[in-house]
Amino acid sequence: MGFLAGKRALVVGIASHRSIAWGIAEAMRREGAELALTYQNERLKDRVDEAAKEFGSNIVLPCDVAEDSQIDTLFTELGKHWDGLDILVHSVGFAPREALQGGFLDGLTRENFAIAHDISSYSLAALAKAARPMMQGRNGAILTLTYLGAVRAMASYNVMGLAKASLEANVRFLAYNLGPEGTRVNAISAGPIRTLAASGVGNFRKMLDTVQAATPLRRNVTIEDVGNAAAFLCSDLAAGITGEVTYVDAGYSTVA
Ligand code: 0WD
Repeated sequence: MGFLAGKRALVVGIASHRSIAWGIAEAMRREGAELALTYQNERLKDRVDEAAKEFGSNIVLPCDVAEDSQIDTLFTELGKHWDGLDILVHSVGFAPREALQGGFLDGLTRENFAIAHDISSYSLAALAKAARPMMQGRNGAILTLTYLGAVRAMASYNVMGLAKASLEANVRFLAYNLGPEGTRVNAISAGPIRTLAASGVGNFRKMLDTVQAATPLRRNVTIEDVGNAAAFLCSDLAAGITGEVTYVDAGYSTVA
């Protein structure tokens, strides 16, 4: 029996079979969790349906996290299938492409800043708030995905770095708020992985090569690496861990 047997997990953020959320869903399923999946829009629905088939899930619901009404509807609909929720995975991030090219100030506008923070950070708290009634008192876990650009300045990541810094603070405040009712909140800071979202970051190929050459493990991480760590962090094996950012980056952040 897997270490997530009996757990019900909602995974938000599958956009393709390359998505980090795909790797997370796969690992959670393998460890015995029952899954519900969401898709951002009709364009992505087929791919999420494919994921649902692969992971034996019959709950596939729409949710664009930019829309309050869609977040509310998501949990109303989920409540028709499940009477409680143990795991919430938030694997969503976005900034307008022009903000991720060139220097930090080149693509910076008030609007790009607001969008990056809204989709990449606010949405975690919004989903946590909406999920709260279903998660209370179940020793549940919430997990999000962050990146090293939250704590280090670097080329191209630009306003996403600020949004990820906000996201990491969000994890600590949520953990503090929800801890008394038994819900843990953590983040995984993943090394670079080629996904749809990553294709928007300028010079991504160079980033992968630089990381591979410098990491202690001399390789980049995979969605399987991140998925396995995510399954652990959302399981009762990690019952003493909350408010943390765990690096799954082949050790890159530990070397100069
Ligand atoms: O190197 C990487 N790929 C890393 C990604 C390193 C470290 C962290 N991350 C983070 C990302 O910032 C993000 O928070 O991991 C998370 C997942 O990203 P991913 O797996 O790299 O990217 P992808 O497969 O594209 O999934 C992100 C998805 C979106 O895909 P697109 O390509 O359409 O932007 O986030 C979803 C969407 O499916 N998404 C939304 N979902 C609901 N509502 C929204 C939205 N408004 N916007 C984006």
